[in-house]
Amino acid sequence: MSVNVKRRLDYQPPLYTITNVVMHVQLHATATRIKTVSTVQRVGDHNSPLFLDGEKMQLLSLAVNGEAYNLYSHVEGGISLTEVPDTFELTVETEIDPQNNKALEGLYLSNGVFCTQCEAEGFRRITYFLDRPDVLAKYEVTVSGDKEKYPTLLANGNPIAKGEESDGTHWVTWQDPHPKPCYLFALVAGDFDLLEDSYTTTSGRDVKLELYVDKGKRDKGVFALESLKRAMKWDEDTFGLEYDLDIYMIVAVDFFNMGAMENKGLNVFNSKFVLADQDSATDEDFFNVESVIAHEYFHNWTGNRVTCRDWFQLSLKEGLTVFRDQQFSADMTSALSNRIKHVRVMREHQFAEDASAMSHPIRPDEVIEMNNFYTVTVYDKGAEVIRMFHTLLGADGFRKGMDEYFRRHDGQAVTCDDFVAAMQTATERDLSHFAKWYSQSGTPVVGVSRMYDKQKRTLHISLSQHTPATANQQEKEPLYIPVAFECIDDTGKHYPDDDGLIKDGLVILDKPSVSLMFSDVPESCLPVVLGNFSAPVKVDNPLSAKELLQIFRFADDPFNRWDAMQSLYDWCITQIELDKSVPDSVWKALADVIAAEKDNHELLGECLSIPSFETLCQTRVGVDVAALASARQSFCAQFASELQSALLTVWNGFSSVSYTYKQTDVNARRCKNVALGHLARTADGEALIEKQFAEADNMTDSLGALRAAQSGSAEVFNSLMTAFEQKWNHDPLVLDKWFALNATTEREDILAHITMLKSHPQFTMGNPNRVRALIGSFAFYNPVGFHQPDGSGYQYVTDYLLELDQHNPQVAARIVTPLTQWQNYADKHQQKMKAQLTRLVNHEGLSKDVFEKVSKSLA
Ligand code: 0A1
Ligand code: ZN
Repeated sequence: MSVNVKRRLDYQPPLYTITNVVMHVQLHATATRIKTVSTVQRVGDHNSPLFLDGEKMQLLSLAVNGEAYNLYSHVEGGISLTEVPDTFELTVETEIDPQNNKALEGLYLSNGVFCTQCEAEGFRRITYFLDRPDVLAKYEVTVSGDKEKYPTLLANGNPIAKGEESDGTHWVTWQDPHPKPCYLFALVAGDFDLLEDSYTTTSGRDVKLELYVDKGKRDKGVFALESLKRAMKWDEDTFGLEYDLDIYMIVAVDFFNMGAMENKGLNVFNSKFVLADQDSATDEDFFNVESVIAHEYFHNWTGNRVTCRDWFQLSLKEGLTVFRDQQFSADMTSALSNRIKHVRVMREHQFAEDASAMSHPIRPDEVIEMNNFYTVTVYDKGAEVIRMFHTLLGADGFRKGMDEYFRRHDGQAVTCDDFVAAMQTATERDLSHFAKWYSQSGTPVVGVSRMYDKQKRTLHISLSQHTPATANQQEKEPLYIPVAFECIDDTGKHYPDDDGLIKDGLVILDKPSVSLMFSDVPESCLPVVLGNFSAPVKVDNPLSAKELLQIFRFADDPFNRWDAMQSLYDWCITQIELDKSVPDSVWKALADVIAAEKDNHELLGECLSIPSFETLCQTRVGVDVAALASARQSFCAQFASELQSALLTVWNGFSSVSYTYKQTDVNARRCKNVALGHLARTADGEALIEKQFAEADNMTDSLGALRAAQSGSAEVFNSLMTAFEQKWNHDPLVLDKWFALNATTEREDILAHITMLKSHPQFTMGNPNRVRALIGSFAFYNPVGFHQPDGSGYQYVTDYLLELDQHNPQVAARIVTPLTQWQNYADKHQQKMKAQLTRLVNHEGLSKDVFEKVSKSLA
């Protein structure tokens, strides 16, 4: 396969630019016509041809300054025009087939709704254009279509004219006053229910808020609209950023490759992140709706007003916007549970990515298919890097830096270096060493060692760092790592170090190692590091079970307390793997923990959660899946039996008031459901699960019961699943939860079971949500089923991906991820995983999306 690798350092500014675009889009299911009039300008003094990106469409006509133009040729990926004037009007007419666009990039028609997805490179499937983020133009777009089928016609900006024709069509013209790159272009047409609201900004601009949802789903949009207003207010209060148009529209669609898209003034959302009510959405769904709504809204400044110069800079907008949405969510809900959520994503997914052949820095250097770089590294590790700026500069310093960033770059397409420079100037800090986080990939390991001198009563602690080589980079340099640090004895007393290297609770580890001395301290003193997960690193701090419990009791930082429990569980599971038993003292201590924290539902809920299989993989090498899964299982079983009465008290502790989505109730429900998950493994489990399922007045508790039932008897699980399916058969978003539960259940005949589910009337390969729920959940979250010793799980997923890839390469490339992360598993798994990867890479007609990931993983 011939592939075109793009490199960050090859960036060239555009040879031509486009300043103005006037488009007419005549919608038709299979033959939509687009007439685009662009004002093109040569940049600089050169005679190079004008290359326009274009794919998968028919070129109907081309004119320069109104005259038909034939000095052009079709070249790979577009057309090339020679001898064009310095400034001119280019008219391009194209035709496309939205109904048969199953890749869901560009303009597509699904469920009777026309919608666009142009990031990263979808606009080139609509018209021939300079499809790159550093070409910013003003757009005026007229959309016309059948009035009955598509009563709503939307595009970016403000509506300025509309009309009707005698043939049953109507049209609306939209004008967006803000210059934008074409990846922020959007168009939607369909028949929706509309929720309307308004918001007045601090400086007095009245903004119309419009939320479009499928007919009959109006009530499920209320929470999203309220979330939007909270996000608008928060961004004004926190960053002084106001909205800049008179109208803000959000459309929920059922067919969408990702979560949502921040198109200027017209966000398009996967309906999963808009629709929510107490019956059909869990607490987690409500949380996600609010956070995705905020994320897209925050992009209006971090992404749209200041955009990326090229796609290698993606983390400029994504890392920063994820950090902003995380801060918002923490303020709206609670800091601790949010932080734990982020860390779980890092440990379960980002660390795995960074240890695989797809490892890349948050600002990648080489890309084949840009869509493959919307990754946990660019997004979540990117957000961790922004968070470290915040930690190092403080909230005020960070705000100063942001103000400077907007002062310098509003209206521009810039780089990550520009962001760092603004932060640096505004705060007068030298951030050059810190900036290595942008270019170095891999997960650093921070080692902690201690030496206590009994005679002198001194403690010497050494912090060291080491980043293992990654597939893309052999040599690693020391990074600038802020390590939150506490030194605690067994009475809870905290100690400062002799030399004052701990400042504001942080030690800066900016060399291979740093030493700390503590004088006149007791032997029980412990180093407690990485409070609040102060850097995206792994920690190697050998601590005994007793010491971990000491940290749990006395650390100031609640994240450290939670993390100590996670390490304790990890330690216990290791004992089981080594055929040793978990000491009684641990069970006794755990019972004390539950008793002591019984009213702190937030912490208790998190502390009762056993690390996931995926997280455990990251603290081990050469994982034998069945062995690790069974060690984890037997720890969970023992946990339930040893702590049964304490867990029962927790489950009973939350008196069932009627449902509200408020934080105290969310915490209590979580606690209760985690407890039920454990109790499912005891003799009383069945009765409790059935009771909770029968009495639940909300989806969180129904699903909590089902999840618990997954680890209890198959009979109860199956009967509750049947009842659930009958109740929710009409609602695909709810059914996705049911598909996912099916796919993650451990059963002998799991592959046959999935095959049966593929022919469920609600399942379709064309809808990414269904595919992710069934096939994605299986590949990512059913370790025992996916990693079957005979390789049949790998083969099953591969067969499916080969078919899916023909329609939707983007989604196929995402689901192939677990297969590409073979490095962490035992040799017997590796061989069989690689056999399927080889099958994929040799497949004729494989998309470049899947090819990039698979070929890298085999290299
Ligand atoms: N920018 C969006 C995510 C997004 C990216 C790519 C897409 O299609 C390839 C769609 C959406 C966000 O961060 O929310
Ligand atoms: Zn984003």
